[in-house]
Amino acid sequence: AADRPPQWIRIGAVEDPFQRAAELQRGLLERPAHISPKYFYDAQGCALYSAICELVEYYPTRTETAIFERHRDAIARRLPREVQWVDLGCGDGAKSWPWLTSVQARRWVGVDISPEWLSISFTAGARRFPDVEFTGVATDFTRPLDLHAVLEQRPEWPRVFFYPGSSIGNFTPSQALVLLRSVRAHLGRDGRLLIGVDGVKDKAVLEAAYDDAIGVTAAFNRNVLRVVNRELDADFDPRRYTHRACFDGRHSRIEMQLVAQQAHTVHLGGQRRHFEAGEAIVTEYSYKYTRESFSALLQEAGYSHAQHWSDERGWFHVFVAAP
Ligand code: AVI
Repeated sequence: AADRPPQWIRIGAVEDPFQRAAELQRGLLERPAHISPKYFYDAQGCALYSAICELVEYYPTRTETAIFERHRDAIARRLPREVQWVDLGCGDGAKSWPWLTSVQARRWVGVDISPEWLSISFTAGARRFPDVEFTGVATDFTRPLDLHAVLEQRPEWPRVFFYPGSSIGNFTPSQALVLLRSVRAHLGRDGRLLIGVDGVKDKAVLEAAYDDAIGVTAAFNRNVLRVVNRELDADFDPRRYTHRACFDGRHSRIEMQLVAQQAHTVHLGGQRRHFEAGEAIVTEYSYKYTRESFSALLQEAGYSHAQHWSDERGWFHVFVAAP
């Protein structure tokens, strides 16, 4: 790869501030008010999310890592070799690195909404794997995913899409279906999807994971109001909001909210919005799946078959799905 310098590609209006501001404003003026979880991840939000992943209560990261470590060879046997490894929402990229060796990756394609994360992962990866070609794609994949042109630059290498961390859970099942279908359309005949999905479990365990004792998740949640203030020229006071995380068994999801402690009015990019005491802003859903419910979703998205791995408690699921 030494003769091919790392490339940067931007697809779509990743950073169109007007579009972002309009979307934020619309959500906050609706009833109930809502903010898309993608706004969590400014520099501060990314740092808080990294801290969440280390929390005693937040089991998903370490459970998934343990599954990967324990079953890496078996999982890798289900994947093609000499691949283009497409890391969706790559963050710092660290979860990818052991796999690049396992599948003799020829190319790493990191996809993330955050150019800051891309630059971190990209630099770290290119230093560590001098023989692998590195491509960073800045795009918002809550919008339709189109990586065809990027991947067709290397038609000889099969594709593995890697989507760990149960990030799929932050989409509603119907949005998840759209993304899974679109990934499938990128796989060609020999490609595979390697995905991590958080499982349904005891309500108390789930709620503790999203409302930890030292308040890191609460800080992560409240930080989104600072993002809104910056992007929308708004005047939320995060101290006026309480963090709430409840498991809704009917929808099989954690719902995170910010609850106004007193009635007050907020200025939102030229508009005013009154919040009653106790009124909630929905900031995130985190859907939880059983082995069966996620297998059914994969099937509905058109995947022909999938292998499954889990931990002893069955808390977290890893799938390799074939188109
Ligand atoms: C990124 N995502 C998978 C996390 C989750 O568990 O839904 C985000 C998160 N929200 C609160 N804690 C972690």
